[in-house]
Amino acid sequence: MTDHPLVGIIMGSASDWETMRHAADMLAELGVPHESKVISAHRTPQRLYDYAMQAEIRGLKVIIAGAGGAAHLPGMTASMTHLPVLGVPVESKALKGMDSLLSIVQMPGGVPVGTLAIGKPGAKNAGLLAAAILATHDALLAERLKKWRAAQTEAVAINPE
Ligand code: RP5
Repeated sequence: MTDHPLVGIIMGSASDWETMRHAADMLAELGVPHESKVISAHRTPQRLYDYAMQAEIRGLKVIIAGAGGAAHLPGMTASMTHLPVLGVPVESKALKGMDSLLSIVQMPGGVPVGTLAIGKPGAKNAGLLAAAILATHDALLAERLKKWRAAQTEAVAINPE
């Protein structure tokens, strides 16, 4: 799904895809056009600058940024665009994602990043949250989102076995 993406999913390394694919899967399930790119704040700073500065003019409405360790990607992206940036702390080997979480969540006042949970749940919820943001101006998407939530509720059995 790459035609006129509304959500840009970016990640610091291809190794983050195993986590970030859950954001992409969620958006695909809800029919939200999106794109996924590897952009590193440290290894490809020019790519980050170009992406963040062009995001609005390209028609993106929300950016989901995932990174691990010294996870500066979401914050640096947010510093260069007024679009909502959702940050996903990728689970790191050394510190289990606590480093990623703290790097992403502790933004200075004035440059917000909406920080999600560490790992897969955070990526999945970033997809849902991006869809919820878009759904405030898209009645059909709002209906799909409500149906998805209702189906989730329906799937929870009352008996544990
Ligand atoms: C971060 O370093 C990336 O977001 C990734 O989570 C982590 C490790 O990257 P690789 O060494 O696997 O490329 O920048």
